[in-house]
Amino acid sequence: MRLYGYWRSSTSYRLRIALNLKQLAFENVPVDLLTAANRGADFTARNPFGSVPLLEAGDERFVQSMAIIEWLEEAYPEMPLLPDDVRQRYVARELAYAIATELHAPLNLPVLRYLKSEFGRTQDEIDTYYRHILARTLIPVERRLEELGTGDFLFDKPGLFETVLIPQLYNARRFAFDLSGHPRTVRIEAACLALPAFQAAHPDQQPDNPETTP
Ligand SMILES: N[C@@H](CCC(=O)N[C@@H](CS)C(=O)NCC(=O)O)C(=O)O
Repeated sequence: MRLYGYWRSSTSYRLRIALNLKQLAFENVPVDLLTAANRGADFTARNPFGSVPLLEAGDERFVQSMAIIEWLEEAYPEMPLLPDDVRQRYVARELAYAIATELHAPLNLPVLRYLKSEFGRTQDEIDTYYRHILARTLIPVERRLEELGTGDFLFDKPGLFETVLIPQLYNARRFAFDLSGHPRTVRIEAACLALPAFQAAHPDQQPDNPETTP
């Protein structure tokens, strides 16, 4: 498989985690979002949405990270990301999709750029907006984790929820979001970051990261 992604893209990070947890080997193909390589004709011919990640498996192409993860789960049922129990599967999806749709989507790079270029917002205002959107979803997620009485993971091992959560916490820390009121979320983050599947997927480990690559 070939994964077209960008080191700091949270949806690429999400998919790297999913592939690692499922022990599926892949080749990384960096797409530079800063130079808008994702909007060039070469890339949009492969993915009309112009976004990463894009996964190629044999002759087939897959786009939209949540749909890709759901496809992987069905095509490669070994090492499942969803629990067996139907109620637990629902909970994992409830929390994962809350983060993917209500938290990640309004914080995508083109949205932030648009706030600056079209509305003249300052970086401070954009950072405030970013933290506001994070709080809107991370606070109820923490409350749900409390209700569920979670420990190191949502259920017995990391799966769909952790796959989607961890990249957004990486962003939350970049934007100085205060996680002190989120002990259950932070416990899950620490347990995940101790695992090789998450470590190998981390932005710092990616070959196109200019901050860590000589
Ligand atoms: N719904 C899409 C969102 C993908 C997405 O937002 N990708 C971002 C990086 S995290 C991207 O490519 N941004 C650049 C752009 O859209 O121009 C998915 O889950 O795959």
